[in-house]
Parts: sequence; structure tokens; C-alpha cells
Amino acid sequence: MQFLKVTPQAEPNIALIELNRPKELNALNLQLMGELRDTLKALDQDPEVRVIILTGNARAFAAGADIKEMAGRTAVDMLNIDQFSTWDQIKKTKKPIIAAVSGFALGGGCELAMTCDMIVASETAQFGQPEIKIGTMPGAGGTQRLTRSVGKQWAMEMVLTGQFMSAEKAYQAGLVNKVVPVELYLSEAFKLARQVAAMSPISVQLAKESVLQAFNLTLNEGLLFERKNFYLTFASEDQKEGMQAFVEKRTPNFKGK
Ligand code: DAK
Repeated sequence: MQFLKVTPQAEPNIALIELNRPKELNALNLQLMGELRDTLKALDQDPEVRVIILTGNARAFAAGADIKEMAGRTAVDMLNIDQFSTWDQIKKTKKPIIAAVSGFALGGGCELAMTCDMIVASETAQFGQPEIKIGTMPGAGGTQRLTRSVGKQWAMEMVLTGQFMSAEKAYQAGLVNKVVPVELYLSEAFKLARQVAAMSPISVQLAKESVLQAFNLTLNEGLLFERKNFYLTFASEDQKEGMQAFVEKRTPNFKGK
């Protein structure tokens, strides 16, 4: 891997992916995004991995797609490169992904964080969709996921002016789950990951899938979707183990079966 550091068992059942193009503030070039797509696909298939943490470094999660790489492209180039298939693959990851964000999360960087399932931010994190300042607009979910998270007014202001949102404001607006001092953001992400990793991985995957459907379906369709996944958990040994452990007043030992 040229631009990622991958530790499949950073802790038991928790994988860590670090974006590693520090001089370019982790700008997301095609090579990096390809590596990320392939890594997530492999981790999704690794039975030892239950939760994935995606992070950058203290200065930058990612300052967006690589502007220098993108600058000269035509619409036809963009169509042929078809970066969306890479982003779509990331979106298909079944296991939960926690973004641990410090510093800049801009443009594609903000979109990447929002594609994850939860965001733990450092106090120094800054979120933004500044594409408007370079003559374009968000293309990987910035107008959609941001609007669903922070509402129309804030999304409109960020997308139309390129203004950044501080970590504290992002927390108030519902874009991030937690804000902690910069020296703690990664350990806080691990804390959250540990909680999720202790649950049945089958229930976790089905629950993640169900929550995400809330963005695509009507309420009635979503409730039906949820119901089917709920029934499905009863086909797992983990459901029997979870309920038996409750009755016996002990901690369940979920095996993902
Ligand atoms: N691309 C390329 N290089 C970047 C970069 C970027 N997005 N951001 C920073 N860098 C590079 C800088 O050019 C500089 O490199 P050198 O000049 O040293 O060689 C180095 O990183 C350090 O940056 P600065 O010197 O600028 O550092 P400062 O602290 O002064 O400023 C900054 C930090 C983050 C405010 C500033 O670098 C900045 O404004 N960066 C650009 C932010 C931005 O506009 N981001 C949005 C990019 S457009 C798609 C999916 C996604 C996208 C598009 C398509 N498809 C699926 C098709 C996404 C588009 C975008 O993200």
C-alpha cells in the first residue's frame, strides 16, 4: 500500500486504516481511493474484523480529492475514470466504519467521513465542502448526506460559500458523534469501536443496513425492511446466546454465527 497504513487487528476484532499522504494533507488521489476500496473489501470479508476505524492524522483527515490530479480533466475523462464505482464500493461495506477525524475534513474528505457510520472528532476538526471556491460543487454525497445530517440551512451555507464548520458546531448540528481533545480522538474512536465489536456481528450488520435504509425508503417500507432483518437475527446462534446470557446474568459471548 502506497498511501494507506492498514492494521487488520489493531485490537482484537478492530481494524485500523490510516490515510497516509501527510504532505498533501491526505488529498484523495485515484491511487489512494483504489487502495481504500480494496482494503475495505478485504476487511469486510475477514471474519476476525468486526469494526473498522478510518483515520488520517492530527492535521488532516483529508483535504479533499486531489485538485492537482483532477484539474485538467474533461467531463469525458471523469466519466471514463468512473470514480463513483470506487465510492459505491466503499458505501457497500457491511461492517461498521468509524471515522476518527482531526484537522481538515474537506470536500471529498468530508464526504468520506460522512460515508462512514459514525464520526469521532477532535476539537480541531474542521468540516467543509469548499468545492464551490474552485469552480465546482460536491460530487460524492456532499449535498445529500450533509443536508440530511445538519439540515438545509447549514448545508446550503457550507455548500454555497465553502465556509468550514468547527467540530463543536458539527456536534451541535448532528454531524459528529463526539468531540474530544486532539490527543484523545483516536482512543475515543477505539472506545466506541470496542463497544460495537462486543455485540453480535450479525445483528450489527443487519442493524447498520436497516438504519441506512431510512435514507432510501418511505417510513412504511423502512419498517418492513427493519422487520425482516429483525426476524433474521432470530436465525442466529448469537440471538440465543444474547438472550440466554441475559437470563443467566452473564456477559454474552457472541461468535457471529
Ligand atoms: N488536493 C491536492 N493538494 C492539496 C489539497 C487537495 N485537495 N489540499 C492540500 N493540498 C496540498 C497543498 O497544495 C500543499 O502542497 P504543496 O504546495 O506544499 O506542494 C499541501 O497540501 C499543504 O497545503 P497548504 O500549504 O495549502 O496548507 P494550509 O494549511 O495553508 O491550507 C487547506 C490547508 C486545507 C485550507 C488548503 O490546503 C486547501 O484549501 N486545500 C484545498 C481544500 C479543497 O478545496 N478541498 C476540496 C477539493 S475538491 C468525486 C468524488 C469526490 C470529489 C470529486 C469527485 N467523484 C466520485 C467523481 C471531491 C472533490 C473535492 O474534494
